[in-house]
Amino acid sequence: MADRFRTWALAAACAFALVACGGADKTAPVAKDADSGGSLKGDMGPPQGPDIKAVVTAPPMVPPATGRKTPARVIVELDVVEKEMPISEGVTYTFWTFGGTVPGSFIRVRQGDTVVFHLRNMPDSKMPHNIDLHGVTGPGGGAASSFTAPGHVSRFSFKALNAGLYVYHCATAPVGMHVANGMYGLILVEPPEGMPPVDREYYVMQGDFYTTGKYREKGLQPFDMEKAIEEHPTYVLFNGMEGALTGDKALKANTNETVRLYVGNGGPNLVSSFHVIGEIFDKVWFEGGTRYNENVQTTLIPAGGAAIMDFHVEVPGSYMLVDHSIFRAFNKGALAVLKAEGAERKDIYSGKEVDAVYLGDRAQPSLAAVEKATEAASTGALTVEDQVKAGQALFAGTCSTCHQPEGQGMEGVFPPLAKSDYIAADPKRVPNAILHGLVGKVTVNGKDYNSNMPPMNQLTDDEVANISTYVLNSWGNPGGHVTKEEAAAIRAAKPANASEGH
Ligand code: HEC
Ligand SMILES: [Cu+2]
Repeated sequence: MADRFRTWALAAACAFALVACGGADKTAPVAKDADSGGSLKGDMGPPQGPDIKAVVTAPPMVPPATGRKTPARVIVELDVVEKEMPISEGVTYTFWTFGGTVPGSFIRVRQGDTVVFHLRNMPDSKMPHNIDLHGVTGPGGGAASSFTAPGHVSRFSFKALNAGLYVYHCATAPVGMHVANGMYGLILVEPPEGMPPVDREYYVMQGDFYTTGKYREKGLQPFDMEKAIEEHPTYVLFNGMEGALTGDKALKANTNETVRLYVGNGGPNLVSSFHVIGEIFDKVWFEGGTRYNENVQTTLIPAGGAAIMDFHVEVPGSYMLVDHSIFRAFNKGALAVLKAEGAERKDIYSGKEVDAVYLGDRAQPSLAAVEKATEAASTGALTVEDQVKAGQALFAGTCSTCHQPEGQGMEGVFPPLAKSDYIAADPKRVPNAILHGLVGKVTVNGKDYNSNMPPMNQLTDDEVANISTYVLNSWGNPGGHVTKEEAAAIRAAKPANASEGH
């Protein structure tokens, strides 16, 4: 009896609340009966009209909307290409790709379409490959039907029954290795009514990479299976290369535009806490599905998952796309830039343009000087001038945060590197300070400093040599140069006044 009364009272309260809501604001969102119907409603009958060849695009571009109101037969042709490409400045990696890029070509179809997939494995490939599309209904997602030896083509078809943004990836054993080498991309299955139109659409995909060498260690870097199993990536990247979307290659937009990002996470291991510094997502179709959330700061993208996000751009400037597991952004490469142009809106934001504090050495349009120095070093033609230029590019953000862009230091806090009598007395003090840090009292140009410089031993021997050489040849310092071998020797020998860090 008491129970029944409680149920009745609850129902009455709910009904009352609903009426009150509806009466107060006609535009308030109503609980939609918006069940999309899933795959049950995805079969829209046989394909109509002539076959359509899918437009596929290399990242960061997205194919145009299908614009169709009826299902079609869509032919997708994708080539598997194994090739060496840069993964960072002066660092290369042998990627395995869908369509020659990491991530692979973006595919766009409409719910109800019949997709006829042609997967070609190039003759110069060393490995067999296949494809598992998360948008496929059927065992293996296409993998079992698409095993393709080098020089062969395989063909299979599927009906895209569910709308959404889906990851595709290679699923040939060892699967983790194929994914780690860059074998993933996105396929968008538009809902029947299409996606709401926006001004710009971009394609960004995160991945973690495992090389035997350290972060930014130069040259061709082999895959490191042990690091991959331990889930200790050397690089975490957007679009397969550190700097793929910075400098000249930054994503572009104008103020007063709405930007849509289709963001995937290939993994193989890490989950992404995807965030745009200085923006709030107006909408996020979380997990790439049908519902959207609004007003989101950071969205979680699982390995093998995706999300769609829209934001309207009001204020011009640089917006950084990061994995907010923030060491990945600043020490493993997970950083891209969207550059928005347009008139200032001081009424919305009075602040200044994001500067070197955030961008670090990526504030430079490119680290081309670093690459040139690496090349010269490999042919034995490295000059002091090459080293100075490379060192200059690296000094920005690495050292300039504290010692200031012109090495002038900051009174009472950071000693000057410019015309430093401390450096002049022993030039080796520069690489020593970089590799081991510095604690205790130092006197520079007659002024005492008693502070703590943390060691920057994440830098490679090349980088230490080049930064040191730049400092020695700048701002009235005595000149000279530091070689990679000297840097390595100094790394191995720890002085008494080394810093333990903070
Ligand atoms: C986090 C701030 C910080 C960063 C970044 C930093 N330093 Fe320092 N550096 C200091 C401090 C503080 C001292 C003084 C330490 C002391 O009092 O013992 C110092 C001292 C030095 C000295 C010796 C004193 C002098 O002025 O001649 C050198 C050389 C030096 N740093 C070079 C570098 C170089 C090169 C880099 C970039 C790779 C760098 N530092 C990055 C804080 C920093
Ligand atoms: Cu593969």
